[in-house]
Amino acid sequence: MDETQDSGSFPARLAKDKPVDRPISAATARLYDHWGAQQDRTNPFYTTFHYSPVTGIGRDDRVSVSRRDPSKVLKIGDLYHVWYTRRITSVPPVGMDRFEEADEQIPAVDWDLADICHATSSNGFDWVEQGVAVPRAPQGNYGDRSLSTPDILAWDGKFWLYYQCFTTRWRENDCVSVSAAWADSAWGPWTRVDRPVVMRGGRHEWDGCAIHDPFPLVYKGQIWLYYKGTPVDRPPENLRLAQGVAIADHPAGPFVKSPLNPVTNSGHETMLWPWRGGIAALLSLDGPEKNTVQFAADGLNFVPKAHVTMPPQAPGPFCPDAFADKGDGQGVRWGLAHINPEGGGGDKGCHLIRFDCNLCDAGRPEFQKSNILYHEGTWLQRVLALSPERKARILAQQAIVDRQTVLGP
Ligand code: AAL
Repeated sequence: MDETQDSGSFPARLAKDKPVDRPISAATARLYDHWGAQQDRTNPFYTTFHYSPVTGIGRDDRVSVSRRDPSKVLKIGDLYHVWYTRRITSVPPVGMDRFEEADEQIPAVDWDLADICHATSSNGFDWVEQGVAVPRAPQGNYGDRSLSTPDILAWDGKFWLYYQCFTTRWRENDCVSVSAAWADSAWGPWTRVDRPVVMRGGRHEWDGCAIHDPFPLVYKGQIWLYYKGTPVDRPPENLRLAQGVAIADHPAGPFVKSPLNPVTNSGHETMLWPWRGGIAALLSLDGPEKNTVQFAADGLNFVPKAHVTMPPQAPGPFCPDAFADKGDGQGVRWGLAHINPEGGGGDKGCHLIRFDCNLCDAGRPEFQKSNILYHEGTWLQRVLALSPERKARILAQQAIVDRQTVLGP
C-alpha cells in the first residue's frame, strides 16, 4: 500500500533564494535571513571538539599545583611554544567567597600567587616545562601578588605577553587590569612594563571591575586586544561576561577601547581568529549566546554562525596567522585548554589538555558530526548529577506540585 502523498509541502532541497511563492515558518525564514541554508556539515564555523591528555603540563595530582589559561600556541622553527598561569603553593586556594583568609602563602583563588610559565613541544601533545617566563614583581611593586591568564603577541620583531596583573592582595570580585612584558625572543628574558596597559573602566561602566583574558590579534595594521569585561556591581540587570576590544598602534599602548564595546554579549575565556577578512570567535560558558561560534566582518559586529557542544575551556589556539594580518585566515585546528579534574571552580587546581577541531575549511568529517551523545560518566558528573540533599528537596516539592496535575478518576 502506498503511504506517501504529494501535498505541495516544503521541498527537501532548500532553494538558494528565500521562497516568495509560498508561506514559510519563522524558523524556515531564519535559515535564509540568519543562518544561511548550509547545514553543520558544510559550515566552516561548526565543529566538534576532540580532547587528549598532554604530557609535561598535563594532570599533576599534587594538590597545590595548577596550570591554566594557556596562551595562543606559537610555532617558531621546529618548536611549539605556550605560556600559561602556574601556581605552586603549599595549600589549595580558600575560594572566592573566603578571599579575606588569603595571605602571602594562602591563595585566594586558583590564579592567585601565580606566575607566567613557558613550555615547548615538538608535536603539541608532549610538552617540556621550561620554567617561569615572567615572575611576579618584587614585594611592594605593581604586580607583586599574581600574574595570570597570559596571551602572546608577536609584533615588529619582538614578543609581548599580556596578563592579568594583581597587586598587594587579591581583590574581591577578581577586579584587575592588564599589564605586559616584552622580549626579543620567545625564550626571554622578559621585561615587565610594571604598569597597567589596558585599564579597567569607570565605577559604573561595564568593564569597571575587570579586564580579563586579554587576547591580542593583529588586524587592519593595528593591535586589537580583545578582553572580557565585568562590572563592579553585579545585580542581574547588569551586563556580565561580555567581550570588548581595545586597539593600539604599539604593544605598550595607548590602547583605545572601541566605542562599540562590548562587542559580544556572551563568552568567558574567548578565543578569536582571523577569518576571511574578519574575526571569528568561540564564545562559551556564559551569556545568552554561549556555546556559539560568531563572526564579525569588521572585527566589531559579531553574529552567531554555529552552535557547538562542549567547547574547550579557556582555549589557546594554534593560530598560525594570528599576527599575519593578511585578510585570509587559515582558522584553528588545535590548541590547549584547561580543565579541573572534578569540574570545580576557582578554589580548585587545573591542568592543561589539548583540543582538536575543524574551525577552518579542511573538510574533516570526524569533526563535522552533529548529534553528539555522551557516556554515562558525563551525564552523571558532579555538576550535573543531583546531590542527595537536592534530590530530597526536589522529592518534597514534587509531592506538593505534582498532586495538582495528576489525572485520575
Ligand atoms: C578565568 C578567566 C580569568 C579570571 C580567572 C582567571 O575563567 O576568566 O582568568 O580572572 O578565571
